[in-house]
Amino acid sequence: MKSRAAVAFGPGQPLKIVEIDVAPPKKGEVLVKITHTGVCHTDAFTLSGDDPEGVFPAVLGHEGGGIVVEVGEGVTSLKPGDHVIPLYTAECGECKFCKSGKTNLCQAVRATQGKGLMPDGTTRFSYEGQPIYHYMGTSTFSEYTVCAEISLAKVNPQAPLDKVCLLGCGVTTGIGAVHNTAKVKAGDTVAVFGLGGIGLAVIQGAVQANAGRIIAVDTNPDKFTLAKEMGATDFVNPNDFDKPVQDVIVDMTDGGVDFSFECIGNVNVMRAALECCHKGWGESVIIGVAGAGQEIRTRPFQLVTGRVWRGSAFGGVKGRSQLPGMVEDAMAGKIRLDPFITHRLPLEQINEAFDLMHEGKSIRTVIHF
Ligand code: NAD
Ligand code: AHE
Ligand code: ZN
Ligand code: ZN
Repeated sequence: MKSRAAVAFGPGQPLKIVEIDVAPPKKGEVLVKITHTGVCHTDAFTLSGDDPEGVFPAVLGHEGGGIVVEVGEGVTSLKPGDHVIPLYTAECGECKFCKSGKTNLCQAVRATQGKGLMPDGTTRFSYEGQPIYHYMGTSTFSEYTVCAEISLAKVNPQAPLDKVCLLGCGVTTGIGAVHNTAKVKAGDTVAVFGLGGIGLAVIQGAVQANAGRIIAVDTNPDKFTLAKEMGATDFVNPNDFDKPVQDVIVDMTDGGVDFSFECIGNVNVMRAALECCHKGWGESVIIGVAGAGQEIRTRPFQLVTGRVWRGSAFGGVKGRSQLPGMVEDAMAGKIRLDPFITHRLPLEQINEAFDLMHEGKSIRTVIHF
């Protein structure tokens, strides 16, 4: 079938809106009509060419919501008409990772997903007879996409897809990192580096956890308004000080924070986020994604003296079993989505969503088809 899609033909190039061909879903696959998708910084990261897994041409996008159109052979858990959120972290329930009870990082389709292919090693997308790659198992920048059954969370059909699509990445990642990865408790002091969609979701999670102080850090002071509205209590612009930001935070907090979160993808900030943690117990969670060749560094003494470095993908959330509940929480007002949606644009203007993000003017732009 034909589908309007924003195709990334090469690194650093604007997306091109074209009509691509989408082949029917094969065994274990599902054809989904995407109604809405957010634009996450990770899409911009891959488009930039910095992603070691980035392949072109590809249909990017991984923060969507849609409706099942057709299911392939053997698909039993979904049927046409079901409302779904595509998952870049699948949940098969059967692999070593799923069964471990220790991680959300299902590996059932991860290898082919990282190559821009469906689990059978081929692609369902093409343009003018040439193959187009998938992205993160989701490719939500296409009106119609094909996902593995295990890469789709079935959600309440009453849920507004133009909002809950943000649970496909940003909001779930931030909130989940607080509860599942860090396990923030009442009264804990938290520092959040980077106040985009991910950082604001971390703030929301910290508020849910009844954290004490929530220190919001960004080099763009325009981001403090929304951070305050979400519940941050302290605001730090590193550019306002002539000493490292970790020293500023250690001084503010009588020795450091209980938890910090890096929500930027900057390896220097990752170091600062670790080093602003309290000696003996402070834990830092890396959420930001850094480009090929980038490495983190600190003095080992930082870890010897009790600070802990962790990482979090999709907030540690198991998509098929836990995301439907988070959608219910959003419908019940326990998770706020509206503050994240600063812009709405049609697919044809998706490049403006990237511009707004790079200019620091948006939190999330929701694209409609
Ligand atoms: P964003 O661009 O909306 O927000 C980033 C924020 O960081 C901006 O407000 C920017 O002003 C701020 N910033 C930039 N440099 C800074 C610095 N040196 N010091 C302080 N603040 C600085 O991005 P986003 O969509 O919120 O994504 C944030 C990061 O999280 C990206 O790297 C993205 O790839 C990653 N991410 C990871 C996961 C995961 O599962 N681990 C999920 C989603 C996004
Ligand atoms: N492809 C990159 C890594 C990108 C990455 O870390 N992705 C995050 C999700 S970002 C969503 O906005 C993630 O879930 N990682 C775990 C995984 O299995 O990809 C690279 O460096 O190769
Ligand atoms: Zn994302
Ligand atoms: Zn699995």
